[in-house]
Amino acid sequence: MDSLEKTFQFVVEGHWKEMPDLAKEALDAGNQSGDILKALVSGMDTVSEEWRVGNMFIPEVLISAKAMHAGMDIIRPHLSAADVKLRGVVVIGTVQGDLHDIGKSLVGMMMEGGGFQVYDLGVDVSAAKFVEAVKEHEPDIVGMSSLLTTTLPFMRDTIRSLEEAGLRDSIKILIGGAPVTPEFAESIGADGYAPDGATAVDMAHELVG
Ligand code: B1M
Repeated sequence: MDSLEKTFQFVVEGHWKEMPDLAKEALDAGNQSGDILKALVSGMDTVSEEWRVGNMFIPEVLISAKAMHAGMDIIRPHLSAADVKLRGVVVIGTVQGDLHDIGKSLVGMMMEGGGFQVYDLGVDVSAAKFVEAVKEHEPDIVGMSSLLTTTLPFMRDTIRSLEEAGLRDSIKILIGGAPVTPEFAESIGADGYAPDGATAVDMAHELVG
């Protein structure tokens, strides 16, 4: 098995501790950082699919995502615009008043695995912070997560603030989280809703065309 095949395998099997050395080995062997990224993404694609069909569970997906991240950390400095074409830029956060982190982080990591550059703003992110981050990072997609019915209205507030700041037309808005429904997404003027990380990645690809 060559180091690219091993990279794919290490993501699927979640060998996060061993991944930095393997990624360095893959670079030393003369592999392009873009090919290593493809192996990482492809591993995460497999994990997403296994999760979607019920063959993997959340803890395993998180460990795979951690392995993918460990590899990304090594190759990131080697990725240049000329080397790898990113699929887009995503700003993601859990909305104001909401401290639930796990689903949002998982979605963010899967987006990264799906080839997006992701700026994760963390939890309890106010509308003003989203606006600031959009100005700073000029993303293609803004992703919002909410796990509490009481924090759902902050998604609407954030969209309003983005409209007021004149930024709404330059971005697509994707939302998710346990209490979020497609009907709610439509009612607040979001561009998309995803029930899980794998669908969020697919949806993000559709949104950036
Ligand atoms: Co909280 N909590 N919690 N909690 N908590 C829920 C959400 C709750 C349903 C539990 C219950 O009562 N049955 C309930 C909400 C009820 C409601 O509003 N309808 C609840 C409550 C009430 C609370 C507190 C108010 C409890 C209290 O203090 N009295 C409090 C609120 C704190 C706050 O946020 N201000 C609270 C606190 C906590 C903990 C801190 C203890 C902990 C969070 C730890 C952390 O995140 N670091 C916690 C947890 C763990 C849960 C449950 C048990 C699990 C949530 C989770 O991580 N799921 C949850 C019950 C449940 O959901 N079964 C519960 C796993 C995660 C992978 O799934 O986040 O749904 P999820 O993400 C999914 C999808 O939703 C989707 O993809 C993800 C991957 O599949 N998705 C997106 C998510 N974001 C997306 C964004 C997208 C697209 C898809 O696009 C951008």
